Amino acid sequence: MRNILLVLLSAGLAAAEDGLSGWLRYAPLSCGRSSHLSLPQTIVALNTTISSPVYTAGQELQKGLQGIFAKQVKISDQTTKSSSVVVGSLAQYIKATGNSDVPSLEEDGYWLSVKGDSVQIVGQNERGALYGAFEYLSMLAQGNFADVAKVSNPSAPIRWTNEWDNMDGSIERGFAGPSIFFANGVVVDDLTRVAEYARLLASIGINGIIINNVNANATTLSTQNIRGLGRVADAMRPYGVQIGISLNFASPQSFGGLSTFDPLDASVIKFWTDITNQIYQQVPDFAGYLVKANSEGQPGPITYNRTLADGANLFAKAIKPHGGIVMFRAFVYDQLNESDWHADRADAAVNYFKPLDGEFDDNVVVQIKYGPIDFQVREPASPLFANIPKTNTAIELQVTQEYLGQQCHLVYLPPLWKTVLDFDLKVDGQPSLVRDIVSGERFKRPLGGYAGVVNVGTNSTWLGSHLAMSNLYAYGRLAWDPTSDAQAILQDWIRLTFGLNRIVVDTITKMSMDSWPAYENYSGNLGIQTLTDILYTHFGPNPASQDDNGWGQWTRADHNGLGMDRTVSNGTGFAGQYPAEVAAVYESLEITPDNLLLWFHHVPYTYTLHEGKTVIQHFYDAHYSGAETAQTFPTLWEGLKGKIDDQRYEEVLFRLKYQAGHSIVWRDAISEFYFNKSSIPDQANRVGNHPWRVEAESMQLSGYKVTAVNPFETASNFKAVVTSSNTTAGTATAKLNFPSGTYDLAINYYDIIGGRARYEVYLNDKLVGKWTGDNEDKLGHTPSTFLDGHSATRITFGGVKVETGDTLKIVGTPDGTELAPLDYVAVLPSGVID
Ligand code: GCV
Repeated sequence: MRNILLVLLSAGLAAAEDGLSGWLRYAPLSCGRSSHLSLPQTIVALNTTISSPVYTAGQELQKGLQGIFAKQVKISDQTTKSSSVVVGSLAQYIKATGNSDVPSLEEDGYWLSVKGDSVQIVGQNERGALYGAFEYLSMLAQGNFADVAKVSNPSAPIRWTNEWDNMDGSIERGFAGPSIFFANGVVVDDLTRVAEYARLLASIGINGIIINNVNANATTLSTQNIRGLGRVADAMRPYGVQIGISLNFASPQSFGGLSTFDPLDASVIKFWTDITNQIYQQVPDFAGYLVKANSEGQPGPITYNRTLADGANLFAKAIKPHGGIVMFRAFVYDQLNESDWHADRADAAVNYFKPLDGEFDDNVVVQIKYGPIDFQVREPASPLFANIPKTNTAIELQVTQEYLGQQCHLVYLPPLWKTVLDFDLKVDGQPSLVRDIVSGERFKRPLGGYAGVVNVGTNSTWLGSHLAMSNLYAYGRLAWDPTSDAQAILQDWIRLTFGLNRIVVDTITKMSMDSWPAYENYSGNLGIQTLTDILYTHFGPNPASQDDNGWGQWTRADHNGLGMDRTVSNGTGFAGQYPAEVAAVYESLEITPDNLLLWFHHVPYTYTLHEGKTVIQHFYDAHYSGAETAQTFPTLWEGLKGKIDDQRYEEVLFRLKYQAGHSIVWRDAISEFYFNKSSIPDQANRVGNHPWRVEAESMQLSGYKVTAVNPFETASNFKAVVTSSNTTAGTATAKLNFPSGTYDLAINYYDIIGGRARYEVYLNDKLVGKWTGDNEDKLGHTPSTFLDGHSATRITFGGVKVETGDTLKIVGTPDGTELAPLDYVAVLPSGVID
């Protein structure tokens, strides 16, 4: 942590917290010596207009000093000689103080000078002043009372979020309830949450937001909704967050009633010019448009044999007179057929965009997902960053954990993002870090930056999970300064969110830093991608879903081996899209790093990695190791009881226990799947060997029947049981033949959407525990209506005394279509994971 001058403790335990304030809690610090701290006596905010970020900064400073120190400080617009914090833009500061001795600043940057109780916060613009105020408050809230004199400038001008909110209020890949922006086709009346979101975003340096889904609905352009955009902009403007919208390319036809949406047609050009003018009447500081064209069924210019540049420039020309920009997504690809596996989806972006380099207007930015496919657990950097030096670019990161556990698994993402941001593409043999390309620095581009898909919802935690908010916080911090250390950012977030207790900080640091490696271990190794169900929920395991369909996320797994050969010499040629030095590494089986081996090469399961194991044994070991790490999370968290408020403690614990159970579902499914494919046994004899399990299908069943599960590998022993009717309870009974002792009873069952079945578990007719299959009300991940890897889940009852020969009985009462499904019971001695 940055220079902590005083040792502070969080003051007692806060009342229950619901997460709404995120990291901006301004929780009280208790400090024996705080009375000796010299804090400013006055806040001088150099703009009194309520919608101005400098006015907001004054309010925020007042709120922060009140919350952290219980100190009431008045706000003035007049400078004073006595102790004060002065906040304003450079122009306002010079006018008010006559002092022009401020270091030079870039757009949105700030200068923060703290000398005891004399504090100056000067922004290059008003937004920068607000950022400086948040930085000062972040220091205070973390107990950092050092004198500083520092200049901070953002790495790039574009630091936006994208929200995939639909006009009906649903959110594509959102896991935290409905939209804060829209309901029933229109902008909501109450924009309180929108303003609160803008506050969070401003505090991490985010300056723009696209508020509707890239799969855009043309009705966003109705007169009523354009007025609504005006209201949203008004709510966010005091925080310096400018709004923009996603466009549907076919709107001139589907919404405007024209016969065409050809980007070169005069009537289409007029349509977009008129719409743009209407928007700017309502939102004079409108940031710009985001366009997904000719991708996943969306219309685009190619429909009319026009180029993607023609499509982008259509909007660029309409918006240029107003100073807006167009973010044009590079996520353009076609449906393919695996019988011709050389036609590689990964090739698409470079194939489409490279020939157009230099043809995009200067207010167009091509927005590129970090990897060539789609937010997988590990991907190489998209080669497109290296291939369009005459075009502005931005990197698209995903805060919402679409493929990475949907906020039900803790996965701290910055270490993953950094594998791409810090990657050197060596364009023309020169250092070419992705972060320097998107900042505009490497190719001397005027525009560039960051787009983070966030998808907050109305849930008070914003993302559905308290711990997932570290990803949003870190996204903003990295967009501001991508050279920052992922762990240092995390620890700032922990102190701001949960307090300064050393054990709290160390525990959440450990869990978070272990989380992405663990998730990669149990969900997809060696660059094979996340082995989730890409045809359904994108949540639980289903490795077979990657192949034999048109989506091009192929693994080419068969009995002998797996992986996509993307070499030039023998494969799809994708490796050749990288600059020569990088291409040479990926082309070579010998020197491709293990963690991307299967991205670039097709190898037998028996191929030996640099680490010395075979591919198949690595798969087995990694899955067991990843799930083992996930088991440590609830235990680590339990060490925080009493050190944080009960509400967040319990809510997080629930999710971590869920993750621990679901990681075992992942582990077993992937291991069984590849064992089945390869027939190569696990050297450690774990796969398919579960000595502590009692399979539901081998219990004595009454009112229950055995059923198959699809995919097969998502049931232990490939079978489960469901009640025979949807009205009558069933029982599953078994004699336990384990040595007498104390065990954890872990019960694996399926929690589908469609009902809330009830369960009771007995030992010798004595109730051990009961539960309801209501995860759909609690977790927020995309639900499943089937018995599969998404619905498979576990509940554990700890410390149960079992005598050899005891009778275990589970009574399942169905509800709706949820037929109280059961997979198995694991009777686990202390320390055994199974
Ligand atoms: C908004 C993936 C996601 C889609 C998303 C798309 C995109 O395919 O699964 O939900 O659509 O990416 O980024 O456009």
